[in-house]
Formats: sequence, structure tokens, C-alpha cells
Amino acid sequence: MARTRLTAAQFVTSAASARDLLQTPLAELAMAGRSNVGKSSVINALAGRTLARTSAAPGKTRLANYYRLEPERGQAFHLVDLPGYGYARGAKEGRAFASLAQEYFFGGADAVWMRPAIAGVVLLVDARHPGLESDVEAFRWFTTQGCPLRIVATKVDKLSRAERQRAMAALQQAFGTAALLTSAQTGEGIDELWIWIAQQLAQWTRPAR
Ligand SMILES: Nc1nc2c(ncn2[C@@H]2O[C@H](COP(=O)(O)OP(=O)(O)OP(=O)(O)O)[C@@H](O)[C@H]2O)c(=O)[nH]1
Ligand SMILES: [Mg+2]
Repeated sequence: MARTRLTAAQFVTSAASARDLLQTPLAELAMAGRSNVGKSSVINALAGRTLARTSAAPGKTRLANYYRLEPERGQAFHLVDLPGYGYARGAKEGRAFASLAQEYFFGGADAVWMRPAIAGVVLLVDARHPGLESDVEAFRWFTTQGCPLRIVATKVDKLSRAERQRAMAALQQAFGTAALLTSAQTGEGIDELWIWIAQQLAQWTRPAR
């Protein structure tokens, strides 16, 4: 599979709170997952260049960061790097993350709609820790909304062959669906993730205003 070619890829803006979230006619592809799972690294792997800052210390991405990608074929869209959940070094900050993600997806604590701009959600889970409660909870949260979702297991380069087999089975067991195994380091699975993203973008229809 040839790598998806981009005619442009750039950082657009960071939203620190709900009122900074963008309202544009572009489709959005959201990257969700625990802190340190590798969201920013997967964004860089998808873009084929360093767009997002990564860090060995969890909680690097504290804002919703928007990146505009323009595939050679197909429509430009926004990749949205969301703050990781499960980062609790300071409960107040943890709550702020949670509420920003909540606002992003549902427009507020009591709202039930899914942001209409969302063409799909990539839920990243660490291949070394399949089936964590917070990941399963997030999975349920999205699926009850009928949101197109793909489970993407990260950092598979860290697994031995036997561990891969075990991880695949455990992921299937935890989520009831096959996870896509990826590595931002080796590029494994990134082309396949692009295929899924392109499908979601092609199926997405711009909401009527
Ligand atoms: N070996 C390996 N390390 C990875 C991979 N992806 C990410 N990492 C490392 O994992 C750490 C966290 O990666 P990030 O991409 O910053 O994670 P994040 O989910 O954006 O983290 P927050 O912004 O804190 O929520 C960094 O040290 C990365 O280098 C991978 O595929 N393989
Ligand atoms: Mg990040």
C-alpha cells in the first residue's frame, strides 16, 4: 500500500476551553485515548512529519489541538488531538481535561448530541495494556452514540511475537471487535489506519445548518 500523500499538513489552533473549539465546514477526525498512549505520535505518523509535540511524560497535550490535513485525493479535514483521559496528577486539571473532551464530543455535561462535524473517532489503547477499565468505558461512551469508531492499539513494536498474539486476543475480548495494531515508530498499521480514515471521511455528510 502506498503511503497516503498529503498536499498540506499544518497545525491550525489549540482550544483551551469549549468556547475555543472550532466551528468550520470541515470534517473532523478525533484522536482519543489515555495520556501517553501515543496519540500525538500517531498523528505525526499519519502526517509523515512532526506536527504534534510528543513527550515521555504523560499529560503533554493539555488542549484540543487542530491539524488541517489535505490528502492529495479527497477533502481537507481536521485531525483533532484531544487531551488524554486518565491523567490525574492534580485532580482539578484532570477534571478540566475531562470536561473539554466532553464539550468537544457532546457540547456540554447534559448534552447528548455528538458533534456533527465528527466523521470518526480513533480510540487509541496501549497494546501492552489491553482492556483497561477507562478504555472500555470510553469505548462504551462512544458506541452508545453510534459514533464510527476504530480501536487502534499503539506501540506494538514493544511486543514480542507471543505477546502480540496475546494482546490481539485480549483486545478482541475486551472490545468485541478487532483492534488495528500500529506502531508510530515502525509505521506498522499506519497505512491501514489511513484507509479507515479515508472511508469515514468519504461517508461523512456535512450537517445542514
Ligand atoms: N516504542 C514506541 N514508543 C512510542 C510509540 N508511540 C509513542 N511512543 C512514545 O510514547 C510516549 C508518549 O507519546 P505521545 O505521542 O506524546 O502520547 P500522547 O497520547 O499524545 O500523550 P499526551 O499528550 O500526554 O496525552 C513518547 O515517549 C513516545 O515516544 C510507538 O509506536 N512505539
Ligand atoms: Mg499528546
